[in-house]
Amino acid sequence: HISLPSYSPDTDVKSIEKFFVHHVEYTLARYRGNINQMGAYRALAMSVRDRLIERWKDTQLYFKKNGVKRVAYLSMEYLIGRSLQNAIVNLGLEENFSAAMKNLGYVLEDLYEQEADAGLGYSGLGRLAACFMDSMATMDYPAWGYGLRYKYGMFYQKIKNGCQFEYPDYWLENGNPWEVERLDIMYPIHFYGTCKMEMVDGKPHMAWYPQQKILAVAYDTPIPGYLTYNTLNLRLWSAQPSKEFDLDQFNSGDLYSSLGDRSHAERITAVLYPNDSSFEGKELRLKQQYFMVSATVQDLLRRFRESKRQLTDFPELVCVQMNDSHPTLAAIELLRILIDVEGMSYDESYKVICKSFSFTNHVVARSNLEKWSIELMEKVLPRHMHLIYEINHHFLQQVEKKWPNDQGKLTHMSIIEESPERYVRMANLAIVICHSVNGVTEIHSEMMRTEVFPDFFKLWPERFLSITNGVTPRRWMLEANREMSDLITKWLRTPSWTLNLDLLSDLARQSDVGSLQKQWSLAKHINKERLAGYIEKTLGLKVSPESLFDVQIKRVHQYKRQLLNIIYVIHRYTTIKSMTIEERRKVTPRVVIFAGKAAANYAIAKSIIQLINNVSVVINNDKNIGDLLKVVFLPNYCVSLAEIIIPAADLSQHISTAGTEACGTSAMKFAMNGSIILGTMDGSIVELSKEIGETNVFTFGTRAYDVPSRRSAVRNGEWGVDSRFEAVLSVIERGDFGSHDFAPLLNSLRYGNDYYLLSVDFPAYVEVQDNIDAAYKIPNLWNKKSILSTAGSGKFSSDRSIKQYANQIWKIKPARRSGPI
Ligand code: 26M
Repeated sequence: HISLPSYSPDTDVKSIEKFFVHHVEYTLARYRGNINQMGAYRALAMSVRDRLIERWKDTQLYFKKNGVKRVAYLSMEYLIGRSLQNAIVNLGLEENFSAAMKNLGYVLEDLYEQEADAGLGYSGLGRLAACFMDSMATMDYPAWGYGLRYKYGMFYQKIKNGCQFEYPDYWLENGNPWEVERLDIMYPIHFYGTCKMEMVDGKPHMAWYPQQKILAVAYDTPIPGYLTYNTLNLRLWSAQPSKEFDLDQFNSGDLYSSLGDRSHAERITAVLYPNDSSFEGKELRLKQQYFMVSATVQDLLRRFRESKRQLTDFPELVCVQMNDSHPTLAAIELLRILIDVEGMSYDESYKVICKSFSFTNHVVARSNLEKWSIELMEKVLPRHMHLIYEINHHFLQQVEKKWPNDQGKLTHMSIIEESPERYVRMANLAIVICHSVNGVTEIHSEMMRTEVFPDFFKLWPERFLSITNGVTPRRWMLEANREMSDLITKWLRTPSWTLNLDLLSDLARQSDVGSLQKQWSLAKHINKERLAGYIEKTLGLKVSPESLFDVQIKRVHQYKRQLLNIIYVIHRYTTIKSMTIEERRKVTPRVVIFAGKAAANYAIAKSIIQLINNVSVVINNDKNIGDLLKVVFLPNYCVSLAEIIIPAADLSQHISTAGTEACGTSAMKFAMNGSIILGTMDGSIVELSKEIGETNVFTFGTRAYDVPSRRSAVRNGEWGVDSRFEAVLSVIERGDFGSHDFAPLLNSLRYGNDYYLLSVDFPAYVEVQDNIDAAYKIPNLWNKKSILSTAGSGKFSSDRSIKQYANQIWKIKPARRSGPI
């Protein structure tokens, strides 16, 4: 199934023009001749949306009529990026739309650029949710996505004098044509208050008297599958004050304070917390999480009731996948409703949630596991806290039975952490109440079994699964890299690789063919020219597309070791400077490209950004170096920027300390786009190097199993530091890269503090960089590796991940609606 049957008469060029003009005149209320690029984008997006809405309504009806089992995907984040091109490509209509826009005097690609990114996520976990929605829709799975409609997404990053500044990202400024506000779908969400034991029908019954009530309003976004009529729904909740609440205030005559409460309620979905990986226990965040899951659970129950089946059958029709432990309260909320509202017994209710819920863990370091202070939880959600105690009580009895008199086991496994302060451990809670928990790569899942949750694994080995993440080849290849996609279709003699990415492996057979290699490197070159144009436009810096484009783009974090990269760049710079003219001729010219945001309160990460920028100023202005080395930091890394950078990369770096990155999904996107991988044996790189072939990727550094012993050697001053590494630290210290105070950064690498082992891995890193330079000099060899990177990346389609979730955890089947009614 590769071309879409033309069931809709509304998708030919003339109809597209007609609908576009209609929206200009009636939705925007403007004249045809008086429309700017933004207006044209909006009119176009509206006409695409109309096509999606038809399919989406039909799909929802089809699922309902057929009574199929469905999955609800719960995530606090969806890092979607732009939607216009995605929608048009998934409809299979890019040619028609391009022609229609041309007839009206517009360039389709220019209109794509008008759209603001929907950045409702920090990074990997949020982007994963977006890729999964695309795959679930494409493979016709009956699924819903649920999340929050933040008014402000991930902050906008500006760099001034090398320093990161954060600005609010008001992504809704020009409206959001992709959403439908559903004022008919609204649920009350309660907070605070007290619980009382009461007698109901002669039985004791816990009642919750909440103190605050806020409404959750649904905003629906259609998610089109690729070349299928099926269109899923992503339902994002937005907070609104409840009317009753307002009325009380009006009656007391205090109009203005009631307006104040209005904005107080809206604050719940105002901003995405600009933090990642390090957990922060803020009250507003807890309220956001509960707000999302309570609205979602109410919505699931409302729909389930339409089936007229008993609540004990809930797991036969609905399963819930939680993206990390953030939505775990969904299970507690369902338990509460079943017991307190529906009058079911605890045991029966508990069985229902256990059978329905499953959870994906994205955390590696135990210290990053989510935990909430009991004091806060008791204040905000007193009834839920009771239920958590009850769950823990039953659970600890099971532990006691399995390991009698083992206080250590009880202390480690308890859902409640007792000292030094009292916390609810959300991951423990999630493992206890779910029937399945999975890691996101093989190495990560193995660490979960042996290091993060070893006791839980001993108790319930069957609950622990491994499902390697994936990314959607539609956005990351077909849309972002047209040049290469066309080539692949030509050489595979079929376009169907976009739906069956395993077909890419056939490229391996042809990787030595001269004409393929030539066309392949030409495609790469075109993408590099486009990126060079973007760099010149944004930074005013000229870079040569003949150079090796060496890219590291991801959140800035110590464990991801951008610092190791820039230290090597400094080493490379000083080495080149000390060379004779003769020696310089042999140097491979490189453009080292960085992009990434640091959490606003993460001082060391911010000073890494500062250092990269300061180094770039010195090197890029050094006439003595010219094109041999350039350093670029592109501001405001986001999905749409990744779509420009990734197709243009010759080399991409994934160099986290082994055992610290759960997965790292960007490496998959780079490999698909023919970028060669430079990485450590961590997260996704372990599996990528197996698929692509060890000799075709460049790996280096301490292996995960050696990390603890090397760490202690470093801590005890027993590790001899490489003199080249130390030399770089001293030139930074000397002020060669600006007067900024880099002392805290340098101290994080010295005096036994080098927790992420930069100094330990540096010599191996230098060596592997030399091998890369040598390989780049032999185009046949390099192009072959590049083709093999793409050929070996078939496994990393999110279609494969989703099939595994569907078969192993959700037990759901595709339900394809073949066309309109
Ligand atoms: C939690 C509580 C309060 C505020 C924020 C958070 C929080 C939000 C996001 C914590 C962590 C968050 O994201 C973590 C994340 O993105 N993890 C990444 O997930 C990817 C997909 O599985 C993996 O590829 C990455 O290795 C992993 O770091």
